[in-house]
Amino acid sequence: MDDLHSKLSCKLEAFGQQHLLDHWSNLSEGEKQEFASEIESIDFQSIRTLSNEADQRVDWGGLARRAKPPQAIRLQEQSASLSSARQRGSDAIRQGQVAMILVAGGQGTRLGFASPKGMFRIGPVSNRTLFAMHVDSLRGAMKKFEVDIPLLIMTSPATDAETRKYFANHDYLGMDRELVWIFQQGTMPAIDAQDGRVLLESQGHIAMSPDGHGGIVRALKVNGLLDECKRRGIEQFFYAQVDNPLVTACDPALVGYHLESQSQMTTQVVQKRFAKEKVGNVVSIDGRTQIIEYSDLPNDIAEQKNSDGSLALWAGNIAVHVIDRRFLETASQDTSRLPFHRALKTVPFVNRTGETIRPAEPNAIKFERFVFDLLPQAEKAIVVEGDASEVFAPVKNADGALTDTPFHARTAISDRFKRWLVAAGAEISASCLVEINPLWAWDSEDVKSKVKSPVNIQSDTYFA
Ligand code: UD2
Repeated sequence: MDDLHSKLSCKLEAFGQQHLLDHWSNLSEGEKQEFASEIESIDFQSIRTLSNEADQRVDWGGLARRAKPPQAIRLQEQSASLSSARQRGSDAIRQGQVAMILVAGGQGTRLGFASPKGMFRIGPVSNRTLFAMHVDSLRGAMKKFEVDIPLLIMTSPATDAETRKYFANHDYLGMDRELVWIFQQGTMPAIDAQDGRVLLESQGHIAMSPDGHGGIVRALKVNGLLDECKRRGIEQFFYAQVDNPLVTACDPALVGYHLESQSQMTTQVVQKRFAKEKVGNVVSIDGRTQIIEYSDLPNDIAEQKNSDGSLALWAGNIAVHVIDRRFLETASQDTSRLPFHRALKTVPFVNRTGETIRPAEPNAIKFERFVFDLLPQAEKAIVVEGDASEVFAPVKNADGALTDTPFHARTAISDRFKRWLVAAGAEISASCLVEINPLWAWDSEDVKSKVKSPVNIQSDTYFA
């Protein structure tokens, strides 16, 4: 066998991963070079550590028993503070201190949509894509606050090429292309759940998957974006997921509460609809804000009620955060402080005879970092409640599922705009859908200033 094979074999044998070279002789010279650099890029020591950590899994039950509801700025107490928070946030945005992060690296498998989820059409009347809904909201903020706001879009190898092509083919959705920074997150190999062996996606490629939205910390650093943002005077990031079309880009009130509290990471939450809702549970444990994912929260703890019948652990994580750049800078110095979570998944692989196996049952472990694991590292992390009907309508599942489908999201989008229009004096037929482009009116106050005379809406209408 050639020198390269011997060098790789020696390295892999030390970690019990020499099976990766089973099909070496079938590879062309170019494929061998490509495969060799892939193998060199993997830290097999950390994979071995992660694989052995199975028995040191977090004692979520123990953590959950110590969990208390978070200290939060609840909706009912915001009336007195909202205007000052909104003013403080507006000032920071106007001064160019805030940039927007959109995480869009996930593979929308549950939705059954083959392209990147941001390209999914969701506008109830406009049929705009999720990307367009977010960009229009950001452009609305740029217009309102008369400032350029950079949009940082994190992709993964699964979504990067199509996302770049989509933006290039759609003139960056009206954004100045210098303000749209698309960058890739890192990847991690998938391993066999039984024996910890790294899986082959093909005879000359390792089965890699995105390293979780927590990969944002390392990705911002290695792509030089923390330095670029520092140079531009960006101090806060407004972070959101591409799958939530109700996000108000750079929500000034949330930014304001973050600044007034001198918080390093601020999380917007909603009252959970039911105990096991598929959202993270924002809790306080030993005085630190933390998130226990729905899948890790024991049922009896999730079902705990207050005397008035409401859920004790009420705060659902909607993955909308305001994060200090300096805090991310510190976190990026040692990304190992952000733990990897293990997810049992079904991953096709090539076996020792070169055959591709498509398991019917979960067979592999994927490793993902979660951005919300930054919370307990923050000296100060505040929690602000939002009204779910105004801020949260995630597109997760294909139509027909009970929750979080495109139908649910389109209805929530239209219902929100109907409330804004009715508050401005409009009459709207219950059967029709309405939609407002943020460049026409950015929030409910703008709608009031737009709707002068009584308006009677009898058919689907898109205000743009
Ligand atoms: C996430 C949260 C959950 C709740 C919910 C709200 C986790 C583990 N759970 O649930 O607590 O906030 O969202 O909708 O986050 N992404 C990447 N790179 C990755 C993985 C994900 O960019 O490697 C993006 C993905 O494009 C999506 C978002 O992160 O925009 C959420 O990913 P998900 O759909 O896997 O998270 P989900 O729905 O399990």
